Amino acid sequence: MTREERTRWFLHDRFGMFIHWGLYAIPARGEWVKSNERITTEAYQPYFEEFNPIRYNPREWAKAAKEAGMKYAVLTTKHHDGFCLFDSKLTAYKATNTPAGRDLVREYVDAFRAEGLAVGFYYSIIDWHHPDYPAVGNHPMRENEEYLAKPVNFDNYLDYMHGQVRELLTDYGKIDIMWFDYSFDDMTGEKWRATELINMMRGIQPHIVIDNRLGGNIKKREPEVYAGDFYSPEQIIPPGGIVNEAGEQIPWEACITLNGHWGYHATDKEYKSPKQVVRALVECVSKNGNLLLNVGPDAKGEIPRESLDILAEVGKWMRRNGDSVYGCGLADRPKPEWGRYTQNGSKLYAHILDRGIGPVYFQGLKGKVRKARLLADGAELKVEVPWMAGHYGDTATGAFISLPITLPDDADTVIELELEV
Ligand code: H79
Repeated sequence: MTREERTRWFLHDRFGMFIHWGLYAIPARGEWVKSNERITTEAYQPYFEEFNPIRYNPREWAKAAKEAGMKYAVLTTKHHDGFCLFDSKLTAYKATNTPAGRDLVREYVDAFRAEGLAVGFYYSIIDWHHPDYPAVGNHPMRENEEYLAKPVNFDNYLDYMHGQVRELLTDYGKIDIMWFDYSFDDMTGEKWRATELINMMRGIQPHIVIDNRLGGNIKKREPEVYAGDFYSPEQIIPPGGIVNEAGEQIPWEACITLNGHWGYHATDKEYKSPKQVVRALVECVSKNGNLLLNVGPDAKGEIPRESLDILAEVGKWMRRNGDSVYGCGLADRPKPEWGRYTQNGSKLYAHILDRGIGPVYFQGLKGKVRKARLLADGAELKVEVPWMAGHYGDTATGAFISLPITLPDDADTVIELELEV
């Protein structure tokens, strides 16, 4: 199977839910707390003993994702702290042995599948719990002399890591995405026995879409087998989209948090607005990318109210304007000054974000629009050449559409232009 075949559904669907959930929801200071505060494994242990998410109901998560217009999800099966939400046979450090007492990944898979969403696994190749993972990079014990003096057998860790990936791809049916996190410095590529890992994975699930964080260079003309299927910009939407060295568009997915953290944070209330989220999604699609939007459920298993409210608002926009997102990508014309274009074949979507006053000007579209509609309600819009047009733009080739002075949707008013083919 080629990358193009594997990623077809992924690029069509455009919008997914990232879920960061684990023991770190209890201290509630973000998923990096063990590293940031240099917490020893012993001092982190109470969270393991306490973990009892009595309101964990992934069906509700899946409904919230679906209502928001998301088509897939990616859950942290294991984050950097090494704690496994799944019932791995290779460790005791798993949800099964906490008061939760069961495999939480299985319930996630079943719930999201039941709602018709594609299912992905995040898996941290970094591990701050395993005794054979060295205290390199941002490991919590990086300044602990005693810990650093202990020898490690990194191949043991790699056997463990590969074994867990095999479990995840064997025990839960069809898995749509594997989201590894992350290579750094010389901990990259074959250091993870990456080719062997990828070959094993493709043997079990040939269709699986894999991110690019095992290392390698996905932008090369002929990338390494482990360079992955898509580029994964974090907390940024790449200004010019992503192309490879041959200048070809390559698949990418921006992952973005709703507040300033991935894991649950009790006091971080700096949430993006629904309008900002809608515009971020549209920006991604206009540049040929996906958006993986994060939620960080709390220790009881609930997605924060603020996040649910944002998702619900985004969902209202998506219900009316989803046609300008799903199956859409980079348009075959430059970015207009009033907003952005997305395109799906002969359907060109004009996202009016900042038009000022007067009619909206469409450069180069004179005589090329068969039909124009407001996407939200299907109302016909007239394409015209108004009397003052000569003072603006290029009237020989430009077209104009008038809109009410107050745009119907402040987040993003979408005009669907059916182009002459
Ligand atoms: O899982 C999420 C993050 O935990 C993980 N990737 C996403 C998907 C990630 N790991 N590292 N990074 C992202 C980038 C590193 C950020 C750091 Fe920091 C800046 C590490 C140390 C300084 C952020 C701020 C984390 C701790 C302090």
